[in-house]
Amino acid sequence: MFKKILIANRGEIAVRVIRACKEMEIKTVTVFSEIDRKSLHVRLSDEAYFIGPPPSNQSYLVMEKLINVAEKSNAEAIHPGYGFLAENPQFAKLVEEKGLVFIGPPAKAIELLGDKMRARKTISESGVPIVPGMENMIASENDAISFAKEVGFPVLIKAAAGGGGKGMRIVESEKQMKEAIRGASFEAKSSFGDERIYIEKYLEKPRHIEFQILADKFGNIIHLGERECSIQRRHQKVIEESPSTVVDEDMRKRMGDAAIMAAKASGYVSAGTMEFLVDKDKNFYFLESNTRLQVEHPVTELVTGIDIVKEQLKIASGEKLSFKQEDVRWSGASIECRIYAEDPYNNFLPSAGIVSSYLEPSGPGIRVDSGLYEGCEVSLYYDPIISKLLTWGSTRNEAICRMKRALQEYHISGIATTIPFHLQVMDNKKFIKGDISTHFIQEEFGKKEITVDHDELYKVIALLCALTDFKEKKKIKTLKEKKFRESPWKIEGRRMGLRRFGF
Ligand code: MV4
Repeated sequence: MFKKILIANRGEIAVRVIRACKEMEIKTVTVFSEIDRKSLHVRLSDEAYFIGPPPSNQSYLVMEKLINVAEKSNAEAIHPGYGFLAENPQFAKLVEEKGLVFIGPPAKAIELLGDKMRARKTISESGVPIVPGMENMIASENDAISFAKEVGFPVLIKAAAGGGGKGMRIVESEKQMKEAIRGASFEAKSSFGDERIYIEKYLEKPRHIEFQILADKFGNIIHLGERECSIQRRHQKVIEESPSTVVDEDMRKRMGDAAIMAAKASGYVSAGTMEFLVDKDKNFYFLESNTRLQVEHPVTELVTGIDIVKEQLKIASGEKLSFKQEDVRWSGASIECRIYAEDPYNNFLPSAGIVSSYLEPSGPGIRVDSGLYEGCEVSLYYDPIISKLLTWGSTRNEAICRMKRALQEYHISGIATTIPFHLQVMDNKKFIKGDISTHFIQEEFGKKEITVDHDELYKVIALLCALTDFKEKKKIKTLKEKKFRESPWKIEGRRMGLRRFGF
């Protein structure tokens, strides 16, 4: 096993990897940009190295800087986390060329699965169902129209180098085709430097269900079950859960086998995810693969008890998987709410600032994977995900009830967060029934503002002011005696208590 690794990332995922390393007695090296100098991942790691100004392309994306830190610190391996260089085959190749271990899949698997058209061809040849689509890129408008007529409108134009919805265009009819091709090709070229686009049959209101894979260097591949990821906003997952309310034992077996087949066909190693679309008749189709540790991996950890990051470290160091498919046991239900520094009352605009007070929920069945602490700075330079709140329950309903409690307890002031949005989802009748699709947010929260019960709100504010004023007067009197300023959180904490009924 490694004695020391570099974690080439920041925020909650860097903290997550550090925690796995600490439990395996692996020393950790981290990197930080100027604005991250006081970040939690820097504080928790054994060594931390400054790598430049805040912009990612001058810090976390600069391969040479990361390699230099790894060599300078005598790290044996690099964990890329997610985002940044995690799915960059050139980085994986460079790490290996420098005699270091890339904690992830081989560069060629990243390259193959990162090209949606090559991935579809390879996966389809392995016998895994894919969405009906073109085998080659669009050569002309007529080419596209004849294919669309063959499979039937609506169709979806996608970018071969795409992902996360970039370069996608839904085409409902022949007359929309020309403009859609132009737009998709332009966006593909500008986003990925690769203008190749192709067409798939558009599945109406599918579910997005993904399977977690673990594959060692000896050809052993298992799956750890599914994650329901349909609740997305602008192709960004917002809430994930396991198990999915539509996957029964038989379907889990068939989809799990397909995920393993896809991993085998692509020469996959390490933790990875095979994404599927599931239509209203429960037919599933391979969509794309994520060749990295995913944001939502803790959902699977909670229902299986398996530490996926530790398994990645073991695989990367050359160990065989220590368990077989039949050893995997699932228990209960888990839900993850991604906490973004975004304002749900202002079209989810990013929010930045100092976290002036902070309290994490805890108690039975709660897990918080966060990079936050009181006084830390949240900036606009990086992805707005600041924390992940997860719950586990013996049933889905218990997991939902715990999530409501945890969201109510989760206190973050100084920045706007998506906590109020998640609270409304947890109360949503269709969500509670498990009746969701990739159109859930659009249908349930579309143009409607997130509702605020203003009467209730005014009552609480009035009472808070009255009581706070009274307490402050009393407090200042005692504080004067004590001659010290209590942390803003302690004062806020008492106010917090006032949010419960019956104060
Ligand atoms: C699709 C699809 C329906 N039919 N492909 C591709 C990128 C990924 N993030 C979402 N993708 C989809 N591909 C076919 N043939 C539906 C999705 C999809 C989606 C599409 C539009 C808006 C939101 C979506 C959320 C999840 C999945």
